[in-house]
Formats: sequence, C-alpha cells, structure tokens
Amino acid sequence: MIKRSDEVQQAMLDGVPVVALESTLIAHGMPWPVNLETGMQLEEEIRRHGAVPATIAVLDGQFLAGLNPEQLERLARLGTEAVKCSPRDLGAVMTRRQCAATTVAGTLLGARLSGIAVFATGGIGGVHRGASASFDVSADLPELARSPVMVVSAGAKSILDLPATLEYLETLGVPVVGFGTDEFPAFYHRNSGLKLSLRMDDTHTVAGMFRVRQQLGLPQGMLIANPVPETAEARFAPIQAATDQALREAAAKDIHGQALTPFLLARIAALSQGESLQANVALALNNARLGAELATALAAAGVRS
Ligand code: PSU
Ligand code: MN
Repeated sequence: MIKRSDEVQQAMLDGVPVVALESTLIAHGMPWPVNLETGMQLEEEIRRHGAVPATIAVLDGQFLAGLNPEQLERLARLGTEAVKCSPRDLGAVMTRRQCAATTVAGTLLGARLSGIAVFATGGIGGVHRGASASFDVSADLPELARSPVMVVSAGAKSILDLPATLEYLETLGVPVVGFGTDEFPAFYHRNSGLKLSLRMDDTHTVAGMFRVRQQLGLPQGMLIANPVPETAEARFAPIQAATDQALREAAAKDIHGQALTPFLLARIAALSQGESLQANVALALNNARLGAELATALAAAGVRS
C-alpha cells in the first residue's frame, strides 16, 4: 500500500542507509518558497552524508516513500491546499485520491510500512498547553509508541507543554535520548531546563540501543533529541513574546485541531521577523545530517528493519 521510489527500493536492497523525511513541515510548516528550498536542502544534506532520502507524502491518493524533484515541488506549491495527513486521515485521503502532506505520525506509519528505521524532522508534536481542558495531544506521540523507528528531532515544539510531553512519552514507553545533551531541547532553543534520564554522545551507542530494543521485540520507537546548533539558536525573549502572542491570537480566533500548529508556527515566524523560521530550517538540516549518520551506524551494526 506504500510505493517506494526506484531509488529507495534499490537502496534498501543494497543495504544503503535510508532516512525518511516528513512533508507537513514543507506544506504546512513553512511558507513558499522557503519550504521547497528546505525540502531540497534536507534531501541534499542526507545524500552528502552517504544516505538516501525518502520524503513521504500522498500524491493523487498514492502513498509514496521517496519523491522525485517534480513531486516535491508540486507538494511545496500546494502548501496548505494539501491535506494535513495523520494516520486517521490516510484512508480517506487515499480513497479520494487526494494530495496530502504527512505529519510526524503519518510519516512514522509510512516509514514502518516501508521498512525505514530512521526518520528526521524538525520538532515533533506533543501535549499542547491547556491540554487538560482541550485534550489536544498530537497523534505523533501514540504513533511513536507503535512504530519501531528512530525519530531525530530538536525536542518538541516550544509552543507545547514540554514537561507534559515528556511525561506522556514516559507513559507510552518511548525512550528519549539526549544526543550530546543532558536536557530536552526546546526546538528553537537548545535548553528547556528539563533534565533527560538518558544521554548518548555517539551514533554507535544509539544504534546499539536500537538493535537491543529490536531484539527484545519492543514496539516503540526512540526519540533522538538533537539541539539546534548554537550558531542558529533563536533569541529566547523575542520568541517567547511571539509565542505568547500567537497563543492569545489562536484562542481569540478559536483556532484548534489540525489548524493550530501551522497557525502558531506562521504567526511566530511573522512576529519574530523570520528569526524562528531561520532557526527552524537550521535545526531541520542538523537533524537530517544526524539522521544520515544514525542510519549509517545502523547499517554498520547490521540492523535491518
Ligand atoms: N516540525 C517542524 N514543522 C512542522 C512540524 C514539525 O519543524 O510543521 C509538523 C509535524 O508534521 C508534526 C506536526 O507532526 O507539525 C504536529 O501537528 P499537530 O500538533 O497538529 O499534531
Ligand atoms: Mn492536535
């Protein structure tokens, strides 16, 4: 039910490392044309580090792992016209032959179905602020609990309730590995003040842990928390102010559900005059690089998904 591109198919046959990429970040998370440029740069970054990228999306009802440049551009041009596709949406989108961008949750499902063990994104979704009243918890979390895939992300998005997100991951049995850090990164910022129980400093140890978990038959994935590079970190105070204002605007306009995260990201980018967007591009690239290195370490450890 998922179609691998010829290149991805061949790489998997040859044991060449493959890294999955999501498409919601492109269609709903960034404005045109930065979104297309970022989508292409993410793929290049993975290739530069010896792996093959597999961007996951749905085009005309076909669930695809690996897009060619025309397909990537089509998705980037569609932007928010593309359906934002979480696992619950996939059946309808394919039946109606629609075009859709997969979220972290949707991409995890695609990675699992196509046998890709490593997936790089920007920041995962999580428990929204005020979730005790709204019940807004991203489908990214339960999907991580049933997909044995490594997700490389710069922590969870700072628009969220980060302590609650970590608690939820713990409940679900999803290990969070701080890569070269003792703290859970806060997306646009390196630090959140939240200590992680697990830190690893090299890709071989992370790959070893993945292999042991696979041998144990554990169903969950692993969240690899990779902080935004120091040189690209956004300033804390302006982003904080922009986030607070964006959250107030969302409440006043009664924006909720799938529309909330894209609205907040776009407003924070506008209110910070692009500072958050710059950090977002840089952290996503940094995750793509680490994803390629982790996929290479997995291949070296003889792990097949
Ligand atoms: N990371 C980014 N930009 C994004 C996202 C992640 O840098 O746009 C997307 C992911 O696709 C993630 C989604 O799954 O935001 C979360 O949406 P929600 O909170 O509605 O589950
Ligand atoms: Mn939600």
